[in-house]
Amino acid sequence: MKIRAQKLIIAAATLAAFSTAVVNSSAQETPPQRDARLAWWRAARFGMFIHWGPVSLKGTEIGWSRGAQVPAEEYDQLYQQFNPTKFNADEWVKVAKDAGMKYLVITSKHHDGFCIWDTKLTDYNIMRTPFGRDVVKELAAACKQQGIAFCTYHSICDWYHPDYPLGSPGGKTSKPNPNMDRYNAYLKNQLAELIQNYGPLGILWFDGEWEKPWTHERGVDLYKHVRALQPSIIINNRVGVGRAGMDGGTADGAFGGDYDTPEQRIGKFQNDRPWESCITICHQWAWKPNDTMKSLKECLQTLIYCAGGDGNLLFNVGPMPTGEIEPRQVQRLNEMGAWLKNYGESIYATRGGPFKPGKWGVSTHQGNTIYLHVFNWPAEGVALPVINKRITSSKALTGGTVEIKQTGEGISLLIPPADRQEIDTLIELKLDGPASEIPPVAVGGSSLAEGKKATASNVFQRQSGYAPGKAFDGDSQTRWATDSGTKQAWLEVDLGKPETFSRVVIDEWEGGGKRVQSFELQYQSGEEWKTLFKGTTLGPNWQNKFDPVTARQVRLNILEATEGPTLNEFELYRK
Ligand code: FHN
Repeated sequence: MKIRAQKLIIAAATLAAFSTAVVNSSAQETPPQRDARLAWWRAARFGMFIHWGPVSLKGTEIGWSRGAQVPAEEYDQLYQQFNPTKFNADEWVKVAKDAGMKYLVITSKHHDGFCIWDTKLTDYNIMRTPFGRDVVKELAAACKQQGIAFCTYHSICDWYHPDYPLGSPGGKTSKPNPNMDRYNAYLKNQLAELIQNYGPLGILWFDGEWEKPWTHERGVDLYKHVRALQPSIIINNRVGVGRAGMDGGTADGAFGGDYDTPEQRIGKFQNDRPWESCITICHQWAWKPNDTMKSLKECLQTLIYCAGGDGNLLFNVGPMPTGEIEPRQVQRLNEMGAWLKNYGESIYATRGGPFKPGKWGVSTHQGNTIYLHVFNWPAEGVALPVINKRITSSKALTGGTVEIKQTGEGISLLIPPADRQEIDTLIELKLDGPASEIPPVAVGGSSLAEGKKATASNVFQRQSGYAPGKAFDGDSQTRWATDSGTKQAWLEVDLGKPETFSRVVIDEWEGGGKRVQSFELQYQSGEEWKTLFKGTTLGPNWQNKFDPVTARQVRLNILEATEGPTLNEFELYRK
């Protein structure tokens, strides 16, 4: 496919001149100016991510299936058959809007190098398909018309482009005659096209920065280039090489653009640096027939957990090769929108906290109001820690009456079981002052085992990310996991001193289904392990009560499992 060179040299030259000027402008931005630039996006909290291209004809993963499930030669010819005649930008944007989303991010170019707009810099683009319409142009116009911020995802790595050093599958091969500097200019020129022809853009969502050819220097230069083209634009941390893996944070001291990007997980509570989790409504980013779709409960709680952690959710759909978003996905998004129509005040333009996310739920706040989003109700009600503001009134926005007591010990919260909601019991608290003046505080999981020393018979690929301690960190977003194929295992905790407990909660990772088939809970008495009780399956938030026991070492002995057992949390309670 012919890439046009001569224009590049001219453009590269002007850009170089242009970029020096830029150094100064972004450098001068003060933290308040930066906050003002990001304000609309932080208030928006919820956006639509769209992964789409000719690959949808195969139903395999965009970019990654090239040279893997789909031979590269075949993959690169798919655009010849790509004719999504049912594509209607107004309908897509309406789906986003009705879902309560405030911005939309479309893959202008993914790792496979295909460009979904009328670019003058390569013929490997949408105008050369039977479809022959500029998808970016139509989506940008529809977003403008419906008041949704239009944004583009753009891959830095390009396994198709001859000048980009690495190729498919997955960047694992090398190109014969690469020219990274020329590719870099191509990248910058295409971004100029997108911003100048379809801008202003809300966000430039970079990705594919993890491969060797990309450097810190190129990242800083690209950031300045894009901000020079459009000073108001927001750029994620995948512009540089500072991203710390799928957790999406930015390594200390590294250049991280404007915000962090946890992927396929909910970010941790973080209110000193913006973040946005990108998560799929199904499993795959691009369309896949009969892909597993998340329940409404999981979809909504994912959004609410993000807001409670002081972050955004960029929720992904993969449209079909016909040009339609799958009807069941449209319906699910609509259901999310219905909830936000009623309770959006507790999400939009709020900040996370002051009560940090946990199994109990999350909180958000705005002005003198705190919104409590209760997901799980301990028998005795929710116990919240002391805060430096007085609650002047409370109301159950999802219905029923809330009984609330605020003492020097903390706040207790109770609602009759009949008024508890499956997805989110939403309670509004009015305070005698700004909630932002309350230091964020963890809601004591008050598990006797939280943060205690843990060991296990097996750890998934000996990875610290799946260490036994992950089941005792009070964070249901992390988990202890074992090697695939593990049929028996044990997980042990040392409470540090003899503790008396009579209730256990074991939260098996939902994503893996009920793997544990038979287990026993044991405690050490002298030299021997005594079995407290035997059980069969677990699942999310399994719990059991028993006569009080006093012990220091406690373990879950898994006698039989269908696949490597993995637990989010293992908790022990006095009562
Ligand atoms: O490889 C991509 C993947 O296809 C998808 O685009 C996600 C979205 O954030 N990012 C990369 C994986 O980290």
